[in-house]
Order: sequence, then C-alpha cells, then structure tokens
Amino acid sequence: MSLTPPPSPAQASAVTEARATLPGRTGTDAPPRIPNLLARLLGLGRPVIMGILNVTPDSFSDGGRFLDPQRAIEHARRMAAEGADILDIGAESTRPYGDAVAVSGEEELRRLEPVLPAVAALEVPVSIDTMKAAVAAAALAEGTAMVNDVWGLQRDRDLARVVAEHGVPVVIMHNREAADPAIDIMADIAAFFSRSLDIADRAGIARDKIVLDPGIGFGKTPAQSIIAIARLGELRSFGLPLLVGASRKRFIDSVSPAPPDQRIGGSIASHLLAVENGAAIVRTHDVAETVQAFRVAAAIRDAR
Ligand code: HH2
Repeated sequence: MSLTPPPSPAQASAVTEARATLPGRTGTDAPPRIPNLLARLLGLGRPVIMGILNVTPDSFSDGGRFLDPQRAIEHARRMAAEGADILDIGAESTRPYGDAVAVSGEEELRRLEPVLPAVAALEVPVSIDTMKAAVAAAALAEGTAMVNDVWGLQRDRDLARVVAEHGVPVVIMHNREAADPAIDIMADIAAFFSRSLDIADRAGIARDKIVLDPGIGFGKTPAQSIIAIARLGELRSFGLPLLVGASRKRFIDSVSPAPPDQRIGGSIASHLLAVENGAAIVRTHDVAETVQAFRVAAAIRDAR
C-alpha cells in the first residue's frame, strides 16, 4: 500500500481518498501521462477506435467474460494488437437498459486493481469508464489518460474537479433516468450537453479536452437511438469532437433481431454512418472487425 502521508482533513478529497486505495500512484499534480492525447488521437486522420474492456460480472453484452484479471489483461492486449487507439476500462455495468446494479466505489476499485496497472502499461492509452470521482482519481493515478462519464459530469459533481486537476480529456455522455418517447431527443441531448459544459467550464476543464457523446441506448427508445445517429451532425454545432458507442446495443435488435454477441454487423453499419455524420471516435467491443470496416471504407472512398 501507499507510503504517501495521509492528507490533512482540509485537503481530503476524492483524489486523496483514492490515493490511499490503489498502490503505485503518481500524484494529483503530476502532468498528464500522455500530453495532448486528444489532439494526437484526432490528428490520426481516420476514425479513432476505442476498444471496450468490461471487468464486470453483468455488462449487457460481455458480462463475466473478463472478470478474471488474466483474461481481462489478455483481452486488452488483443484489442491493442488488433488496432485499438484507446482502451476504455469499466468496472461497473452502466446497463443502458435500466436494470443496473449500483456498485460501490470500493467494489469498482477492487475489480480494477488486479487489471489496471498491466493495461495502463500497454502502448495504447487507457480511459476509465466511471461516474465516480474517487474511482477516476485512483485510475488516473495509475496512468489512465482519459475519463469517460456516462452521466456527463452531472452525477458526481466532484468528477469535474478531478478531471480539471489532472488536465486529462473527458467524454461527456448524454443520459436520462428513463426514456420518454414523446420528447425531441436531439433537443434533450443538446440541453444536457449545455449543462455539462457549464459544469466543465466552472471546474476549469479546457474545451479542447472535451468529447461529446449522444449516449446510444441510454434513456432512449430504440427509435431515439437511431435518430441520435441519423441526426448526429446537428451536434457538430458544439464545435467539439463526437464519440458514438453503438456497439451491440439493443436498437440493433429492434431492426434486425439478434442477441448482443451477434450484433456486429449492425454495430459496424452504425459506426460507419456515425463517422459519415461527424463522429471522430467510435467505442466498440469488436476492434478487429471495426478496424477492417474502416480501412475498407477508406480504400473505397479514396478510389472515387
Ligand atoms: N456505452 C456503455 C458504457 N459506457 N460510454 C460512452 N462514452 N458511450 C457509450 O455509448 C457507452 C459508454 C454501455 O456498453 P458496455 O460498456 O458494453 O455495457 P455495460 O455498461 O453494461 O458494461
């Protein structure tokens, strides 16, 4: 465990609490491990591929598959070899479809501890998929380079401060407690982003560190998820990079019924169209297939 002296009560924060939880941390005022990460990813000149690593028992499509630390680390290595540009590690299922089991920060950290150091040591940068400031702080101290919050900095208000302190990029994802088929989903997404950006501004998060994500499947009917991809271009008005995570989501089943692990075709179709509509980053369980799809699409486009 840490040899870092305990903070004074006045200094105690999510960051310092988390420091006491995971060994090997580097400190909150350390510069980001990968300077200009977002600019570098966006400068690749092609869609950025974020591979999903769920160290959870209950994720909607791969729950339990990578709970064993060795399997999780192997899966991370495989996605890196397949061409992932960033790995998104999560230890709490966000269960877009409403049956999430809340997990404590301690449990999230317990799941991350045997996996994160090895994954963060890979060549590929890592983002932490959490809505909790304490978990994000601990993961950042382990070398994680980015934060992905499925509640867009609106659930745990301390998270914005942690992101600002570390100077790392953050994904702000749209979410709702429940789907409402009667609302204009694009207006709801835009209003949510405005609130999140206000929180980010007040915390001192630089605009060039922010990615926006419409949150496919989260608090949306299948039809609204489809609309969010179809009308993604409207969100370009925020002037920020867009991320889309359509991978294996239920709206695919609503169009072409299939269990989650047989929705790769629908995932790829969605991500190709999302990129056409302005997405810079796609979040996928199926890295090799997605890399291949984008390479082939680019080759065909280049031959026009
Ligand atoms: N989707 C999931 C989780 N995190 N983060 C962003 N930014 N965008 C997404 O669309 C998104 C996300 C849900 O997918 P998965 O991680 O596979 O499932 P679970 O939350 O059940 O672990």
